[in-house]
Amino acid sequence: MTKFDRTILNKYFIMGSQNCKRNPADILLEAIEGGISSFQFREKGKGSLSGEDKVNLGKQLRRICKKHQISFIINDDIELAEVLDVDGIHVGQDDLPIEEVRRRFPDKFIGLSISNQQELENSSIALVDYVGAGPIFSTKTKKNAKEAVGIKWIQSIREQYPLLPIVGIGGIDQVNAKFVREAGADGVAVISAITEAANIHEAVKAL
Ligand code: 3NM
Repeated sequence: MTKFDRTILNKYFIMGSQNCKRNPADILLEAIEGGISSFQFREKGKGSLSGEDKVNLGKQLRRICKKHQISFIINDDIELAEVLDVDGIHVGQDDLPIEEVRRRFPDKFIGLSISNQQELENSSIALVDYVGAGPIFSTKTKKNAKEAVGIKWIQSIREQYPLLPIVGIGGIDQVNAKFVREAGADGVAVISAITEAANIHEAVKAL
């Protein structure tokens, strides 16, 4: 496993075209200018692109991140991970098992979503570079999201794994982000707090 720089979790922006009311490339650029520390391409759910359209958008967003030296993480799509030569891959509990992802990508960083103690105990945490803990607060963005778990879930993971890089996700905004960090997270992962902001520069700065 390559050395993982946990500071990239600080302001972790997630987006797919389905989250955007205007050009995704413009939104990503503004978010980078505002100071995000990493980007996850998550083209998933109602209204998302597939096939060639997804690949083309992925290439465009990948180019922007490379130019600005922002880590590019792909959600779930192993084939596209290869095509786009991503920095990292994020998988959920229902995606490809982490053992298989690590086997295929020994040198990329890997993130795993963990929502409860059972998932934590059943996952090979030693194989991942960071975990996404959530949903911390209730979210309108992910339709099939689980029940909100609160910041106590971050405290619990932190107690069990003092050194594990953790990013909180789900319903995080400019007001509650500080509670997520105070609970022990290395950073916050957000969609709507950025994509739906009237001023993206200010929204990122305030996170
Ligand atoms: N995953 P917003 S919650 C993509 O709990 C995603 O694993 C979640 O969107 C999880 O910042 C979520 O707009 C949606 O609430 C996050």
